[in-house]
Amino acid sequence: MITIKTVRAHTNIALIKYWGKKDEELIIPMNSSLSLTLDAFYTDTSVSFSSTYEKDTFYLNGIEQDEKAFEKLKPVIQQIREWSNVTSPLLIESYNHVPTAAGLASSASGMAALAGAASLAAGLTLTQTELSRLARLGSGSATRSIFGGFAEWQKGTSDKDSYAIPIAEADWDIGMIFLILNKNKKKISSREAMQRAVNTSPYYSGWLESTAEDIEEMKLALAEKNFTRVGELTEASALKMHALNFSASPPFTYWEPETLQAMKKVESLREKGFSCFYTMDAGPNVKVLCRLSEAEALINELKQSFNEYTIVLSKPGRGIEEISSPNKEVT
Ligand code: 2P0
Repeated sequence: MITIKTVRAHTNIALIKYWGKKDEELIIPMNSSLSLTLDAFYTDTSVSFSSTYEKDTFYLNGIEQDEKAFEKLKPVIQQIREWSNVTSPLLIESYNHVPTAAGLASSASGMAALAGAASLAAGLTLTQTELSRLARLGSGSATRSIFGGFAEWQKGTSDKDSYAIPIAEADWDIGMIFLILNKNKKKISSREAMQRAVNTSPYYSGWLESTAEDIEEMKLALAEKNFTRVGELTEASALKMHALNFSASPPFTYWEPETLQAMKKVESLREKGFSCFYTMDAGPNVKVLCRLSEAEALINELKQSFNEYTIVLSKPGRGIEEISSPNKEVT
């Protein structure tokens, strides 16, 4: 009998961005970051271990993945094998629930779901802190997807103290609209890009100093549920992160002309009285922090300018959770 464990993890978007590693192998960041977990996009991952399997196998959306794709998961799997002493081969089946051609990174929800499902399948009962550390070995942003609402990845100094903690529930009038451009695969991975910024941007020390302050201010704004302040800090952090890329050597940007158009549109809607602020990650898509109560009217306004975009509204999401496996047990 083979036991299958299935875990769902939602994606998160950083309001205060993570951009740069101090330790590239253990994924210890240069700065702390703070995010909102979202319910619209998630990964369901099922894991089982069995001596009857010939080798470790990884399916993504029903398609068997090659060795290169498995490589990124290995640090998480190795840590689980070390902690559990389970040595038999494993089967990973992951499904990403994101709109077709969304161009959204799925490593945050993917690695968080893997950490949850594989540890359960290996018989481990980990704390949320341990799960966050484990997910970090696969991808930095995954530390934060262990938790629902607002979470802070505290940078720490080593493997043991670099993990996310829950900061606040997002049970108020706040959400995010995704403006998705159907563009080609990004030219430069975030992994490579952030290290180029660390190594070459003359503004990097300023980034570290100001981000430490932004994190503290953001926590105050969240405690007060001060939407405008949360939005201002969110926009500022995104602009500072992208300024690192503009100022790196060689310089680069993830923005496309439409990215800037969307940013300007959000600014003009704000002048019209909407509560809305933008943020961008390692790609051209624009995400708009908004009031859920205004979302419908805001989407109508955005559609007038961006008919060619896929527009998706997301409410805040929950932390990782075990769900029933498609086939609970196989013989
Ligand atoms: C973030 N991003 O805080 C930042 C802002 C994108 C822009 O974390 O190298 O997939 O696996 O730790 O987490 C995307 O990078 O990078 C990211 P690794 P990850 O969300």
